[in-house]
Amino acid sequence: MSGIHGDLFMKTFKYYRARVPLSTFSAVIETDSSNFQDKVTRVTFDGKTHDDRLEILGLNSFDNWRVFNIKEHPGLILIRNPFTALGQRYWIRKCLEEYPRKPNKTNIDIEVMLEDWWKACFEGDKCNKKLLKKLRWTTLGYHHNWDTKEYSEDNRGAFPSDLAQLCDVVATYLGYTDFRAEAAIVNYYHMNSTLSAHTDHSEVNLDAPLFSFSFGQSAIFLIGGKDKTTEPSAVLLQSGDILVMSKEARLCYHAVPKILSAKTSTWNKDVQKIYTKTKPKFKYINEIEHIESMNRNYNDENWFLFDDYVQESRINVNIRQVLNETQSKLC
Ligand SMILES: O=C(O)CCC(=O)C(=O)O
Repeated sequence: MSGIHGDLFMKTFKYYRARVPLSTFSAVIETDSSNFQDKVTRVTFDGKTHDDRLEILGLNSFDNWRVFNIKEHPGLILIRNPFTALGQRYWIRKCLEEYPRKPNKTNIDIEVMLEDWWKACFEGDKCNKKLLKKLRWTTLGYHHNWDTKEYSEDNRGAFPSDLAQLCDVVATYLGYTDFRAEAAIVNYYHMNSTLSAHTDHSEVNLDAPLFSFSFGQSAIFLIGGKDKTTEPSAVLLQSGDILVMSKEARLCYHAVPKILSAKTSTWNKDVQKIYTKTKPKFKYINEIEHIESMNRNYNDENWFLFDDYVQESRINVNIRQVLNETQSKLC
């Protein structure tokens, strides 16, 4: 890094990563707080008022969503309160119990090929805490190759249909009617984890937005400019938030320097079952099975295992479209 501004991104990253008292986080944008009215704009979308899939995907009705633009970062959108408590539980459980299963890839594969990481953690009399903490990422759909930073056809798995539908609801609401969820990285953070500054540019399609879902503990998210000389803004991400990186923000440097304890466990607050009538409406989801698996998280005796995990960790699901609209595969 050269020039008079140097690596301002790194400087800010180090500031937040250091174990400084919480009072020094006063610049972290909390979109709901009146202290940040000069930094954020609350926006409403007039287009779509309802989507039949909301309830079964664990989402609140659109009029309960609070949508904000971060003024200094055009294209960066934060949606607060899109998920019901049961919905948060459903997606937390998917990220732990299902997504790390084979044939999906995880960071643990280089050490040992585990068919089912979650099950392996609970084999025997007590939980294997070391193994539980070892999972840092899992990839779905087109698997991101961390060395080459490229996607390829022979490194592609099925993309979970309910997760694709979840993205479609959010994308359509924001006016992106052609978005296709094709690759996901699920990140697992513990209280001392960080994610260093990077841009996401491996996708062929860099115009499609990137959708990022946060669950469990909170995080300070930094977003800067197209290089690291721009001083980044710090935004608080909390459980259930959806961050959308679109337009200019899509290719900006970003990072997670700090995980913070959540003020409340919103996934445990006012949890209610869903009772949607099972009139088949969706091509890709078996609704009866889906509703059962959603409601399992209401009072299932094993739910506490997932709760214990997110009481000490944060999960982030990051979803991208890889191909251009006219492509059905990579050339
Ligand atoms: O955890 C987050 O909020 C960001 C994750 C991220 O930037 C990534 O996976 O590329």
